[in-house]
Amino acid sequence: MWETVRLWVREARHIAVLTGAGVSAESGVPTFRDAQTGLWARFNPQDLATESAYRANPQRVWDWYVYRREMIAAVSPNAGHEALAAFSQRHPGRMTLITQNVDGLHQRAGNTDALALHGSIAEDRWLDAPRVCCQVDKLEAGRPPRCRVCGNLRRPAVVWFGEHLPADALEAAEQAAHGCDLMLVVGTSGEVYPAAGLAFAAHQSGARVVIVNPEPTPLDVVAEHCLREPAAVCLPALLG
Ligand code: BV8
Repeated sequence: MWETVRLWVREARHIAVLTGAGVSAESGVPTFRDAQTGLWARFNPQDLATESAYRANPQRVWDWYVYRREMIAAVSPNAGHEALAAFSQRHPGRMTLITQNVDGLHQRAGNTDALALHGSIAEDRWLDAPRVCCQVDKLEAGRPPRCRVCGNLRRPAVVWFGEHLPADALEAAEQAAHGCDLMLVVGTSGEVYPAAGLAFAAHQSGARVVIVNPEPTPLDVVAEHCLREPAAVCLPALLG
């Protein structure tokens, strides 16, 4: 099966890659659905990653992001991230990398053009539309920081549940899904939309879909092959 998929990679005119938290697992970043540990064990990420949770308890949600940022700052891209970046550099224009991850590890590995559907955990933006007084260089420090004049809060520049994805990234991802002849779906539970829908779009457009995930997912139904391997092992073998 591996040889077949390697042949598909070699023959593909355009490859779309859709990644999720599983591609960062071997860097030591817990996946989104791994049981949260320690202080955060009693919270479901889905309940924290929403605007209403933030407005209800800004300090708790802000502290959760600070905790995740510190964890991500301490890890590095793994062989899976590096295999994707190396392939993109060897074959300019033949691969579109679409990621649900906010950890920035694809970008640190060299895929600076990754389509980050869910934003970036490393950046902040204003919670409410900024007024003239909302100046990033004049913040009142805090958990979270805020505008010292009007109290507007800073928030992580990620896409929360119930929020629209960045239109330009989503449109480019949809184009890649419809235009590719091979889609690799790597390390995602396939439960979050509209990102997960890209696998169906690729299949409906006639692309071959290959899943890289040790566990079954709802996207398996459109996969021609499911490689039950960790991404950091599988991707170097497929793309090397
Ligand atoms: C929206 C940022 C329009 C925050 C995240 C249909 C259409 C449209 C919307 C919906 C819809 N149905 C439902 C919705 C609403 C919702 C949704 O999808 N809910 C789900 C839970 C049912 N979607 C939204 O709200 C989206 N917005 O659609 O806007 C709109 C607006 C208003 C009203 C309606 C619609 C926004 C979704 C974005 C949410 N933000 N992240 C943050 O990170 O704090 S999503 C979050 O989940 C992460 O980004 C994560 O990447 C993502 C998906 O999870 P996965 O990446 O798949 O990770 P997971 O842990 O689940 O799985 C890991 C997998 O890896 C596992 O399968 C495991 O087996 C595997 N694995 C483990 N180790 C390895 C491995 N694989 C390979 N190698 C390994 N070593």
